[in-house]
Amino acid sequence: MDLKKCIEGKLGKEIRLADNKEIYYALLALVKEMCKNKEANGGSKKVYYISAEFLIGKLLSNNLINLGIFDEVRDILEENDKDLTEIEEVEPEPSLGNGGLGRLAACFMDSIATLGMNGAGIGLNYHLGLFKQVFENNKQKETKNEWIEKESWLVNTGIHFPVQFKDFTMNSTLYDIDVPGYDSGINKLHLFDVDTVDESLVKDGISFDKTEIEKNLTLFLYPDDSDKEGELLRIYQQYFMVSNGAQLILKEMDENGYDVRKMYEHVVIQINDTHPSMVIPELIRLLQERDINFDDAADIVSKTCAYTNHTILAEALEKWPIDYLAEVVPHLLPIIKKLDEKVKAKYADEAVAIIDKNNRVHMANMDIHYGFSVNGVAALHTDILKESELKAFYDIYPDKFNNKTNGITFRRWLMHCNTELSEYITSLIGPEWKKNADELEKLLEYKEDDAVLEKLLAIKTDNKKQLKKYLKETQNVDIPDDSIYDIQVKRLHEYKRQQMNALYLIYKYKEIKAGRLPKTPITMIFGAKAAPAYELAKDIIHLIICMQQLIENDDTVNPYLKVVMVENYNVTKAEKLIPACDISEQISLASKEASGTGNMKFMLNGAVTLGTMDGANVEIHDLVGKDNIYIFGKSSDEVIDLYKTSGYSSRKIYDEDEQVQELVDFIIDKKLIQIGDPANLGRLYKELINKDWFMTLLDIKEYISVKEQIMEDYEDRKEWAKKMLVNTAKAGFFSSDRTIAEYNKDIWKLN
Ligand code: 26Q
Repeated sequence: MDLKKCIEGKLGKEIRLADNKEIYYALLALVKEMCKNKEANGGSKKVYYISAEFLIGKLLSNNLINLGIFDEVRDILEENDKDLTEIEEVEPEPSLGNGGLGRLAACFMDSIATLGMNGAGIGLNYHLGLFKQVFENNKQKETKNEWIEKESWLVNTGIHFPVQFKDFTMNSTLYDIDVPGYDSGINKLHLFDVDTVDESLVKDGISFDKTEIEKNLTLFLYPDDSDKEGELLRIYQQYFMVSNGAQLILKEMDENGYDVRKMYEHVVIQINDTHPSMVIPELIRLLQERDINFDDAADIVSKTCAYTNHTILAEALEKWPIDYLAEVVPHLLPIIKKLDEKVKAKYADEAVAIIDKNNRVHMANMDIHYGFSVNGVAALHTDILKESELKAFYDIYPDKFNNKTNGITFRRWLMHCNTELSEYITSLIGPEWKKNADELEKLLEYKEDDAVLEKLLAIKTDNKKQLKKYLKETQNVDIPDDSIYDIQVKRLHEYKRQQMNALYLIYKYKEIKAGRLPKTPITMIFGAKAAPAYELAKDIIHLIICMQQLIENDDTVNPYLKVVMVENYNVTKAEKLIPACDISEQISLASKEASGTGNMKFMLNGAVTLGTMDGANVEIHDLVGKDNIYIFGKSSDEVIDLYKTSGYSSRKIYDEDEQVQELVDFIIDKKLIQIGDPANLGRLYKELINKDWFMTLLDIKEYISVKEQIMEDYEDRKEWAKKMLVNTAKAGFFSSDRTIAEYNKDIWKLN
């Protein structure tokens, strides 16, 4: 195929004469056409990964890589004075997810297709997705994020299903996005939508009338919300997703001539957290409509569905009041009640009931009883599920429980985002690592090779220069490329403890003020969206931006310390930040971060982790060894014990430790109050002293001392480069290809 001719054919003119926008749309059309002509992955059993979120990121470059034409396209464009990186800027980023769970689903789509598995994603096509974050008066403001253009990756399939709610029925329209595997066949991401969505419903910021279901059903990826209307909308969305998904699955079964009584021989449904859990009663309902009795239907569905748990935070475990379900999907209630009765007939323990004493439906409990597999997402997380959070279930169903440590796709998180490192690795060990990530271990042979170590440092510097340029262009901030890049990017949540990093910032600021200067300047980069209703998370963002300003305007400090709060952190920004990072901040309170996946992306790109023994950090530690990671903080056992015994008092630490007191007090120092909002800073200050539910003050001193050590160790460039090399070399385990192969071997059993 003559690619240049194809592109120019789509353009209707020479590449040289086209602008970046025109080239983007030509490439979009070309990729869609190539996907259409490629073979679909097949097989007699199919996995449906059903998820409320698919945080897929921009698709152009990734699809070019997976179709094997990235280099050629880049070269053709270059020969015609065009730059693919600039063309990428034209593409809007779909905002179909919040964070970790949604990004994981996207990595899994890539790996399922790459491994040639018969699989599809099922989700919703949110028109405005997750909000766009802008900073105004040093605070987060939410605005709408329009990402769907006339020409996009979405393909209208013309497939529709009716979905029945209490008082009305809504018709869906199915849009597909092609998922080409790397050097493999094509799968589909199925996104359901409604034609009646009305974007003009959105008023100021992201507020809209939550009761107009026909106009708002797929308008937003609904953020955590505590009001009743918001929760009802969430239930509408969830049921719409699962009912469509179930109807699609049955339609495909029929088309293949499969017997629905043997569904589990042809279908496995992976339920991504509890957001799609209603697929269980919905499928039972649809099987009953096909004259299968309740017990048989429940049995068939139980052999088909598998559940993944992504969190142990109590507030994230969905429990819907039964009255809410009655308002939206009354036809599921008799089924849910029968499922609950069967459970109650066998088990007296309240902890395992589906419907509790307060008439709330515990979605996870339904999944565990009526699914055949329950998995956590990192070794420690699964152990905590078995030993404490879901212990009552583990006692009943020990065989259902299994661990699947998360992974990331190396196509996006190395080959695409860090082409220089990727190409250098290939020049050292050959290209096999792209298909078999364990091959990266071959890099260890170069651990004592000075030329290799120097090259790794040089690539890191190049990436820092690129990030510096990007931040100058997008946010008009200047950061020195010869400083240490210390990065914490992830959703904002108290358990992730951005506030602890902010206290370090205060510590460093004070040190510099006192004349104790760092040997190498430090650039601290943050990126985080806070849920719109999460006040304290917003206060923490406010504190960080205020610190950024304070330092920026202080010429005695800013030559040594810079702070950047990156606006609207998303997949695209992650791809620019991660390759430039020296220190990867993974500092959650032990036991709270189920896995983390950013930690894996940073490691792969040669950053050194500064973290607690939490989530997948534990496995990173075990792989790289203690010399190549910096660990601090109380263990998960100690933390769990503190919760059990109510043994933690931040007030006590604050009162007894002068250094901690000084740091916390600075939050309401007049220097900061002058810049910021006393109400926000005051609330955060009080919270840290009086509650501090995620135990910031417990670990702060050890955090500071280990962070000082990591800065010190950075000075020995050669030893540091060895750590970088080991981190990349040992990252193979975290390829999502490995994760997906394990899902298949233990759970899906596709043939
Ligand atoms: C629930 C009810 C109502 C509204 C929203 C929600 C809701 C939405 C999103 C609850 C949870 C989420 C997202 C959870 C999540 O992203 N968990 C992360 O999953 C990653 C992939 O397994 C892990 O790496 C992270 O540790 C985990 O925090």
